[in-house]
Amino acid sequence: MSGLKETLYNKIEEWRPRTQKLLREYGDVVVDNITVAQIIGGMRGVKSLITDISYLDPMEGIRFRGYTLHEVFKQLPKPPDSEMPYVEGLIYLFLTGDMPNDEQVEDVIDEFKKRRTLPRYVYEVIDAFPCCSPPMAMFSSAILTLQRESFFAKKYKTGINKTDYWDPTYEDALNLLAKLPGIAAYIYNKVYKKADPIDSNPDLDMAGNFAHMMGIDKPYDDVSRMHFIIHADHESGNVSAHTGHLVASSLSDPYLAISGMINGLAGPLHGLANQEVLRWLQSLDEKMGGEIPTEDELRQFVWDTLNSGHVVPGFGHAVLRKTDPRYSLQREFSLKHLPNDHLFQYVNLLFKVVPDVLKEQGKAKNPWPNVDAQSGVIQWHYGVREYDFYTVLFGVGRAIGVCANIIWDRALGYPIERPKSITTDMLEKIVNEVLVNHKVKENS
Ligand code: CMX
Repeated sequence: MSGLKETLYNKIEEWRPRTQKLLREYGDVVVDNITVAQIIGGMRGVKSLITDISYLDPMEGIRFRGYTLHEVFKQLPKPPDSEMPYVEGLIYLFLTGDMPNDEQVEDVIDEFKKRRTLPRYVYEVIDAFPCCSPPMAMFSSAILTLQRESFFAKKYKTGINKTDYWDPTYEDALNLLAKLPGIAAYIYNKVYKKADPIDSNPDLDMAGNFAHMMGIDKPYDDVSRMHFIIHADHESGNVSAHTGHLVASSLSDPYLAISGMINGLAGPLHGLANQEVLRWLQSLDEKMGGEIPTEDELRQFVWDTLNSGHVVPGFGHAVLRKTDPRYSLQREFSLKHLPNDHLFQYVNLLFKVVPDVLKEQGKAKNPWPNVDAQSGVIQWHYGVREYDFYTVLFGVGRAIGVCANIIWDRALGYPIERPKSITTDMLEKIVNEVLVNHKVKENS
C-alpha cells in the first residue's frame, strides 16, 4: 500500500465514528430552513451538503482543508527553481487533510507516473470525433471511454463490502486523474495544432509533464501548476462538484461521475465563463482597433453588454461577496510576469470599471471579479490562444477536488442523493396556508 493510501485508510477509520455519531444521535437536529425563493432559485444558500475538502466563505473565499489559498501556495512543496507547488501535493492535502512533506509528495508523484499511460482506444475515440466538435465534448467522451477500466465497477459486480467501497474508488480516481493531462494535451495538439502528440516525459511531475506535452516552455509548467491548483475545488454546491457528487452517489464509478462533472462545467455560467471573458475582450479589442479603451469607453461597452441582455463574464458569484482570492492570486502572478500584456491591461481596467457599473445596475449581488476574469488572459499570454480549450484546463483541475470528495463519500458511506420536489400548486398552497395562519395570529 502506498504512503498516501495507508494514511488515507487511517484517516477514514478515525473519521467514520464522527459521521456515524452525528447520524445516530443527532439526526433530527434542524440545520436550516428553506424559503420559496430558494426552492425556485436554485437552492441558493441552503445548507444541505457536507464536505471536508474545502469550505467557501462568502467574504474570505475558498479554504482547502482549512488553509487559505495563499497558505496552500506557500506551504506545499515545490519543484526546484519553481514558484508554484506540485499539484500532487494538493492531492495529498485533499485526501488526508495533512500538509505533505517533500517525501510524501514524491511518493504521490511516483504513483501518478505509474498510472499515466493512456490506452490506445482513447486516442482512437478522440480521433473519431467529427470536425469542429467542442473540446469539452471530446474530453467528457474520452473519460467515459475509460470507464471499462473501472475497478469499482468490477468489484461491485463480484461483491464487495460497503466499508471497502472507497478502496477501488481510490484506485479509479488516481488512475483517472493521472491520465487527464495526457487526454487534454492530446485534444489540444490534435484539434488546434494538427500535430502529432508529444510523448509524456517520465521525469516530470503532473503539471510539468502537461506543459511538456502541450509543447510550451517554462514558466508554463508553473502556470499549469497554479491553474490546476486554484481550480481544484470550491466546496460542493457548484455545478461541476455537485454533478460529480450526485452521479457518484448512485454508486456510479469515478469515470462516469467525472464525465458528468465535465458536462456541467461546460456551461457558460460556470466553467465556460473563462473563455467567454476572452471572446468578449476580443470583440472589444476589435472594436477599438487594438487601442486600450479609456475608462469611459470601457464603461459604455460594459453597459452595452448588459443592455443587450448578456452577463458580464468573469464577474459575480453565487456565494462569494468580495473579490475571488483565485482572481487575486492570478493577478499577483500577472503583475509579476506579464504586467505589460495587452489583455492584462484590459483586465486591470475592467477591475476598475465593472464593479461600479454592476452596482449601479443593482442586480448582481456580487459585483466583484471571479476566477474566470483572469485565467484566460494568462493562458493567452503563454500562447494558448484557442480559448475553446480553456474549460478543458479548468476540468483537469476541478476533477482533483471532485475525485477527493467521491473517495471520501464512499469512505463515509454517504447515500444516494434524493431531494424532494413539489409542484407549483403545492407551493402556492403552502404559501396560502402560511398567509392564513399569519392572519389568524394577527386577529387573535
Ligand atoms: N453580469 C450581469 N448580470 C449579473 C452578473 C454579471 N456578471 N452576475 C449576476 N448578474 C445578475 C444575474 O443574472 C441575476 O439577474 P436576473 O435577476 O435578471 O436573473 C441577478 O444579477 C442576480 O444574480 P446573483 O444572485 O447575483 O447571481 P447568481 O447566483 O444568480 O449567479 C453567476 C451567479 C456566477 C452565474 C452570475 O454572477 C453570472 O452570470 N456571472 C457571469 C458569468 C461568470 O463569470 N460565471 C463564472 C462563475 C465562476 C464559476 O463558477 O466558474
